[in-house]
Amino acid sequence: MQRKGTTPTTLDLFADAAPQPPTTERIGPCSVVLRGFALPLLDRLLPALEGVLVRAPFRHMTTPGGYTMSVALSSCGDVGWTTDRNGYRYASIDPQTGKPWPEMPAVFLELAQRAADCAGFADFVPDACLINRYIPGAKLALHQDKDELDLGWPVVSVSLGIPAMFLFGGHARGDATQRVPLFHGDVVVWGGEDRLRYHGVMPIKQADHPQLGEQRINFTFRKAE
Ligand code: MD6
Ligand code: FE
Repeated sequence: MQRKGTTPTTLDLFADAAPQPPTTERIGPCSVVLRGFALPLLDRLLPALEGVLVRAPFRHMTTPGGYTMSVALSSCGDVGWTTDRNGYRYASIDPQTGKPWPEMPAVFLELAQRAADCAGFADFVPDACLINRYIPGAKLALHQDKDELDLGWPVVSVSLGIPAMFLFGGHARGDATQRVPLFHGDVVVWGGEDRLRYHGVMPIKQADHPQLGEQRINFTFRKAE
């Protein structure tokens, strides 16, 4: 409550806000942002990520339309997501190294399962983790994630490093989009009726993260096969 004749304090301004668990934001009927959810696992996540990247370095892939993606990609798990002039697909062999993709580190799996659980998707066992690296200026055009066999499973998306403005649209490419800022440690889980919604990432703004420098790393976990 604001006292008469006084300037409202921060406490006053938030006093009437609807009670909400402070770290969960709903962005769709079956989609949530879990703020800071990955932070407690960071000490294990970052070394595990480095281990994966030694064996499957980031690379810029070509889209079926012939464009080189501004986002650099890698993968780990039973299958990795790739794109080239022949189309998008999941494959068990990394086309760049000719070897299987690195195994999914236990801490990755743990994070994905815990986040999915929190969002109401029990027993999620992802077999693919796509790793995206954005440097300032990189962006991801609106798209649907639909290369997975069973769309009943959600996608779990982890953001690390500098912030991004995530665009969350509807079921048609031209539908209005909501803008969702994503920060270091945030995890987005979406599935159910939201699973095929269009989404993308706006061009990343110049920034520097104390641990990761001038980049944003995103993991997306899926059950592809
Ligand atoms: C990104 N993410 O945040 C790109 N897809 O860098 C995605 O394309 C995405 O975050 C499906 C579900 C969640 C996502
Ligand atoms: Fe996506």
